[in-house]
Amino acid sequence: MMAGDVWGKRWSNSTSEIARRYMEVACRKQSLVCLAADRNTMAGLFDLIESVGPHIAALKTHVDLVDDWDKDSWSKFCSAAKDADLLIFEDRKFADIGKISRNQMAGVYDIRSWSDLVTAHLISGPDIVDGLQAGWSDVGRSGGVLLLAQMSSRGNLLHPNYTDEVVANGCNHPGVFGFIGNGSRPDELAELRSKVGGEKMIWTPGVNLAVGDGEMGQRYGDSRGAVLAGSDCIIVGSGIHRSDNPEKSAKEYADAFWNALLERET
Ligand code: 5BU
Repeated sequence: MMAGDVWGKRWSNSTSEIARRYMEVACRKQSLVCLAADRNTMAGLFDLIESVGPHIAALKTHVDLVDDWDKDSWSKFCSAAKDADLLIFEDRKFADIGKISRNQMAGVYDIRSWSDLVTAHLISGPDIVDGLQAGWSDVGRSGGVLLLAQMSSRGNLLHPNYTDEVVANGCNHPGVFGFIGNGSRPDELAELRSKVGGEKMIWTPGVNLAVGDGEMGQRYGDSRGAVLAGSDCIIVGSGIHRSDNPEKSAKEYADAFWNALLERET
């Protein structure tokens, strides 16, 4: 299936090389699943990628929650992700001023050297996006920033006016790959999509085939609803990595979202 046929406007309007890469990977895998690989051992992470790699399009990491992290194992893990045709997305939620964010892309974890995408809050102002882009440039790479326009957790402080400002700022910045929207509330998401327009990506956590409340204030919504409301990628964590059969679950999520995308008027 050709990316242009499936993605419609999102494909034809996109000027981002990484966004196009994602749309192509999603077509090859017939999957809009980004796995939130929230396991805290390297062995657990390797197992996960081996069993679910074929059914997911991107891999979301929290590099700082791994108990036995070391540079060498992490670099092997990233190679395994690349071999599995996955974009690597570090959900670091950067929030500092531009120059510090640039330096935080380096440091022990050296996120700039292996991530294709990172998340950032826009609370400190738009220079954070330039800082993160400079981080990738410092090692001769490029990447995309996902700005947090909404969150999935209850009681979060990203109120509608804040969301609007994030969108207005981010839509015009070539370094912004897209936005994080709240996958648990399709109505909020549809509103976000109408503000974002057809070009930028919206990726959504807070989705689980078991809809309802998750742990510690996480909220879960229905996957089909999120895709129809305009989400381009569904971030699923425990629905897959805590399942008795992660491979089977990943395939179920992949099929559900893919069919919803084919149904959607892009
Ligand atoms: P879950 O197990 O599917 O609930 O995992 C959700 C993941 O998405 C987890 O890694 C969070 O850090 C991440 N997340 C989220 O849940 N909600 C948000 O608004 C953002 C990220 Br941004």
